[in-house]
Amino acid sequence: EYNIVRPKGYTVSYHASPEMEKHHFGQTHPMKPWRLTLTKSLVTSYGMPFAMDNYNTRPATYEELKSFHASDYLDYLATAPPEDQPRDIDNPEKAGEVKFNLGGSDCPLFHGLYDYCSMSAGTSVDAARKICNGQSDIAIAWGGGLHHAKRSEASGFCYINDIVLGILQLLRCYPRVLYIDIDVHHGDGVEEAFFSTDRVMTVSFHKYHPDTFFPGTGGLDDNGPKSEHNPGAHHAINVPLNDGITDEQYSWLFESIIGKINEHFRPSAIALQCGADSLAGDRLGRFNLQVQGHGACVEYCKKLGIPMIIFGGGGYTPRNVARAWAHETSIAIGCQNKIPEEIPQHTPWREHFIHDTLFPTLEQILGEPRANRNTPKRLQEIVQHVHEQLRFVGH
Ligand code: TV1
Ligand code: CA
Ligand code: ZN
Repeated sequence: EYNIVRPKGYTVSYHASPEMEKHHFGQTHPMKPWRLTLTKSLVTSYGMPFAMDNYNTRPATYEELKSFHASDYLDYLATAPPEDQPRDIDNPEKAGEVKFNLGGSDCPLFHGLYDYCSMSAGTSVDAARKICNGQSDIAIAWGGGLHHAKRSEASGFCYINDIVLGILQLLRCYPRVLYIDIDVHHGDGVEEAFFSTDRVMTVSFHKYHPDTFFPGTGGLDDNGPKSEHNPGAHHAINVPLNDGITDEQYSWLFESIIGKINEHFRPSAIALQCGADSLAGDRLGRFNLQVQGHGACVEYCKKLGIPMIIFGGGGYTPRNVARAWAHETSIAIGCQNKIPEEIPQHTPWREHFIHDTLFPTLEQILGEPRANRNTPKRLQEIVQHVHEQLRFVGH
């Protein structure tokens, strides 16, 4: 009814696993897989599925997970009992044991954990395969983007690093992959996985404070191995930010930095993590970004005309996550100017949106905007530092 048609000359694919969305981390845990259902509901009520190839993806196989993760970690992930089962009372030494960082409050052992993880990874691996074999130009995997997971360790709500699995897949057919991460947290797991290669450049924009904000890494001078003999040197870029950054400042930073990286590194594919916890009003985030500014990053990447996977990630106020990811789906399709701002009347769970627009104002979201602690001078310094790093890259 909104006349949403397939884009001419390119294909967008949407990869999701509806079973994944039914899992629960626990009552008070910030990560709510149900936000993916709310996103799909908005995408569908705008008629966007007509313009995309829609895939219900399969879970990733054990062999696929093993392309990055260690088998002892995967085996424990597959077999560890859910936490609400009674612990072994005959063996008090084992009662509070945490292995591989599994079972703490950030990374609980919940029912169906292994299924949830392999489904999230399946969406990202399938998205990467569609890009590789040329069946898709932009592949969307909102269920992925879990950037903190390590080879043998869960971290920050992430168990399987689906992004690393997706990039490994892309590296089979593309010489260079650019990873961009706009989640409010540092993309430490992806950075670490590709630390020693010059075939992947990682760029993360995030709130940075070494003592008070997770994970505490990703300072301006963290640019990869310090040895010039290591090919990975200068191939990690970090953009550490303070509370309250606005759309205007963020877009300027993003375009100055990604534009320059594109010239020097000349990526053959892009992996873009779109964590929505960088939006204003997020339960864990600290920025003043609006749906428009967050989406402008996706639009800028799309205009580079390079095959791209778009991942989800963080995002802890579900109505804002759904707005941003629905808007970004429309940008991928190229129908962002055809869909009305008003949330369609027939949208399931429409009452969750409170304000009935895709683009609520900062005042609607927050009442009082958060103080902006990013000075123009500091942002200039960051861009300057990144440009200096890039003198060592490419050509
Ligand atoms: C259970 C219940 C867990 C309530 C966790 C916020 C909770 C947090 C909870 C929380 C919370 C974090 C740390 C401290 C490390 C710990 C998907 C020394 C209200 C990609 C992960 C953030 C972000 C982890 C993930 C962080 C992503 N913040 N309430 N936990 N320990 N963990 O600070 O990047 O978005 O907060
Ligand atoms: Ca980030
Ligand atoms: Zn995050």
